Amino acid sequence: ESNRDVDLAKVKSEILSKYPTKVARKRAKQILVSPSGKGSTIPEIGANVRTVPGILTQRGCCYAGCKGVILGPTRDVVNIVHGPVGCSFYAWLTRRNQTRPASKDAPNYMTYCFTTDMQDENIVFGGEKKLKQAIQEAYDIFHPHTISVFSTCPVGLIGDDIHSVCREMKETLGINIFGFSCEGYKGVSQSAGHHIANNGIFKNVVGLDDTIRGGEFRINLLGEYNIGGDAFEIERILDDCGISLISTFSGNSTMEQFANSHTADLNVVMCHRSITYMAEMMEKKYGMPWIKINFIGARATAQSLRKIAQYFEDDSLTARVEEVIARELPPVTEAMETARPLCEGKLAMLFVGGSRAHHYQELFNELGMKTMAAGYEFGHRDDYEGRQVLPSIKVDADSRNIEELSVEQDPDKYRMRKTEEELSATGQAYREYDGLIPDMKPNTFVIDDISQYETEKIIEAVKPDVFCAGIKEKYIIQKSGVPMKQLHSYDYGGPYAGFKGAVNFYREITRMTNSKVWSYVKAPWEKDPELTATYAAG
Ligand code: CFN
Ligand code: HCA
Repeated sequence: ESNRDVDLAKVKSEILSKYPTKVARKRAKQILVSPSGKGSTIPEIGANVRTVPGILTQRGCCYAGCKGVILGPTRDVVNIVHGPVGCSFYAWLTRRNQTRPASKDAPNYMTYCFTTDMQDENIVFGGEKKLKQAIQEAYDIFHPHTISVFSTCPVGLIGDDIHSVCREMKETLGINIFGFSCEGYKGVSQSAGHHIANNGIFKNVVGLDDTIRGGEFRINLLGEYNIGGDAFEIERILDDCGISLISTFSGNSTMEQFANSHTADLNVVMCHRSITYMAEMMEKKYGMPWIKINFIGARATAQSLRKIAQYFEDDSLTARVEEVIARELPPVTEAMETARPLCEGKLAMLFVGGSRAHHYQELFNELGMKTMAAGYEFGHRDDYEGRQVLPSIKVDADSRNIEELSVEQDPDKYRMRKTEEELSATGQAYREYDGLIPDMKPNTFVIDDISQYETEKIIEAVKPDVFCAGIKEKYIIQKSGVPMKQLHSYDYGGPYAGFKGAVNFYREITRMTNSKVWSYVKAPWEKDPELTATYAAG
């Protein structure tokens, strides 16, 4: 009973008519109908703006973006949350990133929950002493080589100076200790936290070590967080291609890898929203070029591998990449062909953080399904409308002076991107232009920071065959009789990245969209009112 021909403009105006005028005006800018930008002007969207108080948003906070998202998947750092215990409990293993320590004895603190457990007394008289004590205690028990501290809302309000405490304890204990002022209320969403986290890791960790070697083609993978084991599949593929992964920010990662990341030849960026800051800073300071890739979807994975090989301009690498693609693709294509007749023509909706609502459309396209509505919780305008990035050109690693290199110093010698003229002269195939809106099909919705009310209304109007979002949305959606897939945690499934991940995803979506169980969501007496009378009589 899904309805792809529904009049979305009408649905939009019905939704807006229920809001107060000022709210309606604001939301109108964040809800676009048929925004397809292919070949036409890409419409502007309202994004990265404050949620109207009182509206039920999907969003999280700055602290979630910093501590949970960027630092969460790193196993050898003790992350102490300075604040009331609830904030720490909230971020305790709630994100489904996995890890594989190099050995049984290698440190893994990800399963722990460290907090200063602030009390009223600390709010009134200050919590710096307690923080110092917590750092000391963590050091005495675990002997980590790195400790980081995260401020939650009350810390910012009372003005504890976590950075001076960190500096002092770093001096006293002789290990790396640094803090993040990522109070939850900062900015309008998780996004501010990503930026704060990137700056902190860049300043305090990147460049500290150069002992990880690797082979001839050395990359960092940026914006991959090992949800449901995605990183393990990507690591497998890169390894088969002979590409060395120096670090991943931050799936299945260690501080040691971050410390070595400046020695790689190339940064490849997957989640553009959370981590492009890091790529840009490394390009400026270390002369390391970056390109965009995407390992969600079989076609996208193959394309991304080719793009990496193209960057290195090496025949043996190109041959090896082609070999891997030729070996990996047939079973994926076979699974796709089995799934397609069962999924073709069905409708999907995707509302996730900042890049998955776009990247996962690849997998739905491969199944022949149409994405009727999509949007980000906290994407910025460039994530929606696309940004132009000129291609990176190869830089001779030996000519890079890690200490002194700066783009501003000698732009000609250390230029990492082709200019517009060079690009048109070579007729080069790709100019990176990546955004959600240009990829949407006609008669679809793009909605930024969708609310609970809007979710219910568009489900009612379109009746999608599957809805992808997070844990807060899950049960309301299922109660409306629509299958729901969590794209943050994959529920209990995954991996979905790479080749094997694509196969997992096809199977899962086939199973979910073909299950009969959803037809039983309506109680028998709702469909057949005479039953009420029968039961009442009995
Ligand atoms: S793993 Fe990433 S892919 S990092 Fe980001 S924008 Fe979140 S935690 Mo949830 S699943 Fe989501 Fe993206 Fe990048 Fe994850 S779509 S909301 S902050 N996200
Ligand atoms: C976060 C993390 C989150 C939440 C997921 C959800 C994640 O933003 O705080 O709402 O289900 O992926 O774990 O995005």
